[in-house]
Amino acid sequence: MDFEPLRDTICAIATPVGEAGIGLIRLSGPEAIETARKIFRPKDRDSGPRSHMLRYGWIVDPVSGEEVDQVLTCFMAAPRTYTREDVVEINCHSGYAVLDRILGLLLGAGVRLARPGEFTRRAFLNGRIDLSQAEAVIETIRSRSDQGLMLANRHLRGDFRQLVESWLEILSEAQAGLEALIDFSDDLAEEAEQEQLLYESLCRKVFEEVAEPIRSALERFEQGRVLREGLTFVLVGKPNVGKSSMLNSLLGKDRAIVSAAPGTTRDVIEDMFLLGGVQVRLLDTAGIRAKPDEIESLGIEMTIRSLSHADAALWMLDRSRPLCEEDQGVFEALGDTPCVVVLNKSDLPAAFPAESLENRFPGLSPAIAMSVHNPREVQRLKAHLAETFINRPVHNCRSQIVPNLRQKECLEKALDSLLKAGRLLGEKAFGELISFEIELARKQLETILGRSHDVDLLDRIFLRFCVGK
Ligand SMILES: Nc1nc2c(ncn2[C@@H]2O[C@H](COP(=O)(O)OP(=O)(O)OP(=O)(O)O)[C@@H](O)[C@H]2O)c(=O)[nH]1
Ligand SMILES: [Mg+2]
Repeated sequence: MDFEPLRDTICAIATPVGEAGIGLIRLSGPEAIETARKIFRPKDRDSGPRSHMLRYGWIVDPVSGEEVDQVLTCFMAAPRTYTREDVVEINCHSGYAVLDRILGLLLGAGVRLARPGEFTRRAFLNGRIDLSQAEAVIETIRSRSDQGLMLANRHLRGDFRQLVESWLEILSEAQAGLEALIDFSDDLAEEAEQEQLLYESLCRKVFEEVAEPIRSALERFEQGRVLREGLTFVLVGKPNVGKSSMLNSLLGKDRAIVSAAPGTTRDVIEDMFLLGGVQVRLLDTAGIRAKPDEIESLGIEMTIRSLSHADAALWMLDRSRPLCEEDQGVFEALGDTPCVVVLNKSDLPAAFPAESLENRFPGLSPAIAMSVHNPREVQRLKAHLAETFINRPVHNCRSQIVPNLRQKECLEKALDSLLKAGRLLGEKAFGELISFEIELARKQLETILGRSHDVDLLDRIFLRFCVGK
């Protein structure tokens, strides 16, 4: 790949800057080892540096001779490195002054500060990883849940690359098969029969071995979003039903004010908790009531707005009080947001039978009767939420690759071209026409791996990285 200059040597602080036990400074490029040598004085000067071995010593200012920090350095010779270039890592103490000073010495010795993601960009440009793996690096860093990390790891290992490469190979074979078709003459009955068989086998290949697997990868995109980005649940209900109590119980801490006076919560309060390895954003809202005052009206507007971004609503009802107009108001506000119905305060005598809920609000899923004051019942609710919104829907993703948004867009275009190719095969169109569509699909698949020389695309991806990665 020759579309970006890789001749210079870059350096950056790879750990977060601040007071900590260890900070890491990283260099990569043809001058990395020579530059680091200028400022590193090993304790044991007799033995020369060995690749991939840590050496103990001092960073020394080459001009003043002053000892700056006690460090461990690791010289790593290309190509067995993250970037496939010569790499040096300096493990120093982490403090603003120390890191700044060492970085300053390196810049003074002629290397350049790395841009965000530039180390990974070099790993990609030097062919050590493909673009789907580079994207997995950033996903790994950003993962906030086990499940998101698991997805990223699968891509990082190169599973997606292998899959896309296998599709590309099948499509190349199909194109080679089409070349053979072009040589057939329609005049001979025997050849016409062979031609028919060839069309059929190509059609099967393109459909079953590429288009179908692409279609199922696309189906997993939405489910993968849950694992990567998590879920948003909104607590709704009329005033005083126990929404804030539920927020506190699910979070396991007192986050919102709970009081016996209706209309306690007026703003939207939010916090995060982990459910089945997935990050959940939980919003507590103002109770929806029939005749709200001005502040409450604003709160209710916010409730309705937050519902439009939610994956699900937890609709809370007070089992100890009769159903009323206000519950009807909440039901209407829910619109078509997926919803779990909770009949709270079941520790108190029930004021209405569970069936009257179904009669009054048809089409609801069965309500869960519980009390937020009972930890076992709160656990049971959590298990139900995990099963409904995580385990069941993302079941398919656990052992398979799941595209991200950019990859999804490429897969959609590839599928589109393959479906056109399939139709043309069915119509026994000219081989060249079919091959053209297959070529378009291949281009999209190659874009997933970053084989198209698109510098803008690379900028978009790598600028999301931090400096030093
Ligand atoms: N007995 C009983 N009381 C409960 C239960 N859940 C909540 N409460 C009480 O109900 C009252 C209202 O609880 P909150 O959590 O503030 O209700 P809310 O829905 O947030 O109310 P607003 O913010 O006013 O809309 C408080 O006194 C709670 O202690 C329950 O399961 N059983
Ligand atoms: Mg409240």
